[in-house]
Amino acid sequence: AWKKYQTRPFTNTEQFEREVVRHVETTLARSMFNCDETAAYAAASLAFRDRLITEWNRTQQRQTFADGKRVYYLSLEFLMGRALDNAMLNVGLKNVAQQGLTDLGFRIEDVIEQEHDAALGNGGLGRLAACFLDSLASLNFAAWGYGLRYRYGIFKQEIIDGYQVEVPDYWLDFNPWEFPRHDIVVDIQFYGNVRKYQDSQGKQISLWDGGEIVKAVAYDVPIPGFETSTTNNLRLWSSKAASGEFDFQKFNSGDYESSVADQQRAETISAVLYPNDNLDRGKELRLKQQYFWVAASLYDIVRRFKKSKRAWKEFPDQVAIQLNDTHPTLAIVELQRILVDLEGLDWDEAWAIVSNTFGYTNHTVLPEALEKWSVPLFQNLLPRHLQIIYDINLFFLQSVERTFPKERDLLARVSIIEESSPKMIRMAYLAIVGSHKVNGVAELHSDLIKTTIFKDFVRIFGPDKFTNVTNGITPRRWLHQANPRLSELIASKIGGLGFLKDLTLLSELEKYADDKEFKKEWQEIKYANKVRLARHIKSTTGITVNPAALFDVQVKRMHEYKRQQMNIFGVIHRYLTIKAMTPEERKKLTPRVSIFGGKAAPGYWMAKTIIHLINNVGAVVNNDKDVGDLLKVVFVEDYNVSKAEIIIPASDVSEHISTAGTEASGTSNMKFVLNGGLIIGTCDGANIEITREIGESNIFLFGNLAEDVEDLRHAHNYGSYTLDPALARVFDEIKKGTFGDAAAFSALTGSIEDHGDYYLVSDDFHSYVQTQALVDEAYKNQDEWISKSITSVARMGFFSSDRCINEYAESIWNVEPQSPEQAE
Ligand code: 26Y
Repeated sequence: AWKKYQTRPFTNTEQFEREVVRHVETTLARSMFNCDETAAYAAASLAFRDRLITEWNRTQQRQTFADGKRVYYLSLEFLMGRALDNAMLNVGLKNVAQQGLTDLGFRIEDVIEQEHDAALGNGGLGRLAACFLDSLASLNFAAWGYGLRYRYGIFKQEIIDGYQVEVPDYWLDFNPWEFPRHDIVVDIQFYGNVRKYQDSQGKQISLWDGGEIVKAVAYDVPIPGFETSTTNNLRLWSSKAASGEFDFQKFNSGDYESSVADQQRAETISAVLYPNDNLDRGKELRLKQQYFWVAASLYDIVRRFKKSKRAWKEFPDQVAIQLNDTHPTLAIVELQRILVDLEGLDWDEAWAIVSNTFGYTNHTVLPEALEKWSVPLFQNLLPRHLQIIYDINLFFLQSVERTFPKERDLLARVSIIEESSPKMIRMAYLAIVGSHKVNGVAELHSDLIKTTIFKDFVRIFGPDKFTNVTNGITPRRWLHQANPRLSELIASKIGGLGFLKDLTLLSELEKYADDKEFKKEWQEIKYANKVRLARHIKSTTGITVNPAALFDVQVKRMHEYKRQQMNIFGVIHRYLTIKAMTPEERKKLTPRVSIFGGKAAPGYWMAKTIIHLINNVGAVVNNDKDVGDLLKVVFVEDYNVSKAEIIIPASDVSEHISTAGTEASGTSNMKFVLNGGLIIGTCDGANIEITREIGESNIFLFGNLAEDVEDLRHAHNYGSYTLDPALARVFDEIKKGTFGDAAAFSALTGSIEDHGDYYLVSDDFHSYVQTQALVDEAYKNQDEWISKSITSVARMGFFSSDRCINEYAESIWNVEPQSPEQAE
């Protein structure tokens, strides 16, 4: 009987308007007479959310019925950005919404801008997870994301007097994109003790009891695929005190305050995203977050598997779990615990299941980013898990000993337990031992992990366990949504929007690389995007920039290895050069706007110093009458996903200039090129593969190669060290106080001239400055520049996250898509 009442989502403008008005008047309890943009955003979102949840339900039913293998992507970070625009485009109803909102008296852009970014991530790793969810749904894979529902996402960055100030990001005030599942609650245990006893058959049993319990409550976020009805699920866990409001026993005994404190402590677990990117700090609360999230997710996954009543050995045929870096590595231990302690499987049988279920993705070779946990800390929080890790390690080392007898050094090198004081658990090693595949995120990076940090493991497990899956980005958000005019222009030439689902179709564009009319339109769109960014810069910083100037952009997390310091030193060098010129000479220059953006981890002083220097240089250069439009320096506050959508389409050149061998892949490099920007970069990460695809003449490469870095560092420390002369002049100017109190920057210049220049800023400076000069020259020939831009876009097909997800599906997960049409 209920079938005739089933929800039918809106499909036309009239139905959409009716839904918006209904939500304003009932859900929001407001009148259309005082409906402002915030309310219009809320109502439009609720209308789309209703649509998504209907499709979500159908997708879940279909996937349950099909009972195939599911993929679970475990990530501590999901940097989703805004959802409304994405939902409108993915379900193909943005035109309907645009018309409807216009009829109701609103501009769709203004409505879209009301949304607060979902910023549950730091940078590349978190945004990659978001692109993957988009591709998984768009390609019809049965896939779930699992993460934490932080009350505070990455902090909001304010620049005050040139310094970064962190402001909490309280984003949950109104979030129509999540559905609380108060019926899906998992008890999570911490601390306590392990008791050992023998059961009636004489079998050793370990029981973990005592300690404290925290509840994990599920919140579901629907993930719509592009032009498909598949709507997958991102499940985020929120922590809550075990006994509901508070502990009534304590309350009744008069201990009200401590019962409130208990509750707050429980809720602290999912309160805040750690703002460190590529920097491990070993904080107990972070370990708590990791176990909380991993245990809740595994409980959920195992419960779903058990419903199918299959034998345990079929688990890896039904479940693939991908570990986004080592952050969820405890899942390996937790699954082993569930199978052995709770389900009574033999160790070996359980271990075969576990190690066939997991895949591990490494995102970094930087030693300071590799997670290690202190054994005493771990012992206290998760006593049973520590025992299991010791057993995993023992059996692993025994097998190594059998294959490589008498190689004592090898055993010490690959041990999951580092024999330091205190002893440390090496999470990457645990992840390798407990997974069937380990992948890096770009070719160079995957080669590097095999030859450096994981070298011994390649010997032990053989080379086939290690593989590469070069990162990708979703063209839906990073072309169609961020740059709608470019997307439409491309569609008009190559037979529609099909390239958004098969990015290799972009190759059809190449024949327009010399088409005069097309090039004009291409250039016009870039210019319009620059005007839009110029407006944003004006309204947020007060700085006027000329959209005809060359826009040179570096936006990413602030880190010494990414070398924003080299960029700003280059800017100072340019400034000094301009100052030394005659007015006649200045006329020949290419006007440039240097745009920076990015957050520094709150405790990372050097990164904060670099932000400070950029802002101080801007204050001097932007107000120097000799310079005028020839050079402007802008720091865009609070770089995030929605700012990226404005900045990336507006760049002429962007900088991806990490010390060779340090940036695992980079993904913004792909976004910039896909939007018709050229890039200046080092031979690092995915820059190398981008060059291979688009051609060497379409990219500005410079600097030392990864293979030479070690020798150069050695020479700095043990040979004689001379600073590049141009860089020395820049340092002199900083020390003169031209950019404010010189003492503020002495640690920065000192790290280069006195402390070994670990990131090779001086070694690469000369070739950097020379290459920037080539950029200036090349930009003068707009005709050629635009051809390069078009050709590059045409050759970017490889870098879609769809390609990337298909590679994971085939070589790691062994899963196939489940098309919704097929099922009906
Ligand atoms: C241990 C903890 C503090 C930690 C937290 C966040 C460690 C690392 C991270 C984040 C790492 C990250 O974002 N890595 C980036 O991953 C991208 C996606 O693969 C790469 O493109 C990028 O090169 C890499 O730096």
